[in-house]
This record gives sequence, C-alpha cells and structure tokens, in this order.
Amino acid sequence: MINLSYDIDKLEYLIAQVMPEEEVRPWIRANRKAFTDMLAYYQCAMNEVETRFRILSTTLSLEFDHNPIESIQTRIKTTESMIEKMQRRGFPFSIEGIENNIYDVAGVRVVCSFPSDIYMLADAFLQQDDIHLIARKDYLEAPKRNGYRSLHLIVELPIYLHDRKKYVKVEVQLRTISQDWWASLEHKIKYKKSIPADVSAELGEKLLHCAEIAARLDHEMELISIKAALYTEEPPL
Ligand code: 0O2
Repeated sequence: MINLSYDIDKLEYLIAQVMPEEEVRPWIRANRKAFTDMLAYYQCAMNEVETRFRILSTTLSLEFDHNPIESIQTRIKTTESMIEKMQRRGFPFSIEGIENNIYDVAGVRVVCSFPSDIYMLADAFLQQDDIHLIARKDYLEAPKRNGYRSLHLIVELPIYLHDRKKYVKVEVQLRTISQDWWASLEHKIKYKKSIPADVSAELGEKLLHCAEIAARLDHEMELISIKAALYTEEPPL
C-alpha cells in the first residue's frame, strides 16, 4: 500500500533536483494534490489488475486442474525512480509527463508454475475487452543477453472514479518461479557497487549459465506435469 499522505519534504527535496530553486515551492503548492491523486489512481489500477489475475487463476484452475499462479507481487515505482527515468529519457518533470511517458509506475508481477501458464494467462487477460495492449516484450522468446526471461505487457485499463472513468497504464511481468528467483538475485548483484568489474563479468557469465539451466529445468518440470496430468483422478460421485 502506498502512503498517500506523501512526505512533502521528501517530494520537495526530490523536485529540487530537477527544477530551479524558485520554482520548487510553487510547483509543490500547485501540484501536491494532483501528485497524490496520480499515485492513488495507479494504486487502484494495480489492485484491479491483481484482482483480475486472481480471478483468472481461480477459473483456469477449475478448467485445467492446476493453479497457474504461484504468487503475485505489486509495487508502485518510487518517486526517485520516476524522476531518474524521466531525466534519463530527457523529459522535463511533470505529472502529465509521468503519465504519458513512464509506463511502469504501477507494476504487477505474476509468478507462474510453468512457461505455458505464462502465455495462457497473458492471452486470457488480454482478451478482456477493456484492456488495451500498449506494448508487449517477450523476453521468453528472445531472452536478454544477460539471460533475463519474462513476458512484459504494458496495458491500459479503466478505473471508475466517483465522477468519471480514467484510463491508467500498468506494467505486467509474467515469469516462472525459477525465472523470478534468477531475476531477484541478478537484480541484487547488479546494484552492488562494491563488486569489481572483473568479478562482475565473471558473475554475469555464471548468471547466464544459471538462466540457461533454469530454462531447461522449467521445460523438464513442465513435461513431468503434462505426463502426470494424464493420470488425474476423477472426483468421487
Ligand atoms: P524495478 O525495481 O523492477 O522497477 P528501462 O530499462 O526501465 O529504462 P524499459 O523499456 O521500461 O526501460 O525496460 P524493460 O525491459 O521493460 O524492463 C523494465 C523492468 O523489467 C525492470 O524495471 C525490471 O523489473 C525488469 N527487468 C528488465 N530487464 C531486467 C534484467 O536484466 N534483470 C532483472 N533482474 N530485471 C529486469 P526496473 O525499473 O529496472 O526495476
């Protein structure tokens, strides 16, 4: 849950890094409410997407005799990270600028049992007629050079406010348990500044090797599950 009574001193400190000093206070006065409203809208859209995946998990498990989702995590991007991304991409900081240019302010990570569950869930989710697909990046089909694998969907969906409907963007990442385990360790190592360059390169190679082992393991586990499913017991009458 995000803190909607956002620490205004912290926001002021962050904004001061991207605006001339004399503009900071007027910006905060003019935009404080709009900024917390924006975070609340992202939170609502993120909750909505999470609920839709939970419903899909229940209905698909009735159909296919296994629950395709192991876990779901959600997060709202920190303001630091939004500002850093806007700067890196050369956009001036504004609420409209964030809404139009940063697609992963609201993030939902769906951790699946098997690779085929990822596509089954993504297809079922994208079939919902109020979900607009903005972008799809398939890092399962084409893994990143470091071995990263996941399916990323940027979608836009409506949230219903008391007086209007608003479309909000959410990034959905779908991956298997082993891909999630790998990504979590790789993420920690990537941001460890104390690792010397040669050790970092060596760890990168080892991580790439582990990503390939994990992909083979996912494939083998899926074959086992398909075979086991042939012997599903009928429920007693
Ligand atoms: P966090 O903390 O998860 O928010 P960008 O790289 O963000 O400038 P883009 O196009 O948004 O550009 O990137 P992409 O490829 O869609 O990836 C966005 C998110 O995917 C990242 O968010 C990570 O969560 C995840 N991701 C992508 N590549 C990797 C990777 O090589 N390793 C790991 N561990 N995660 C990856 P953030 O903002 O980096 O981090």
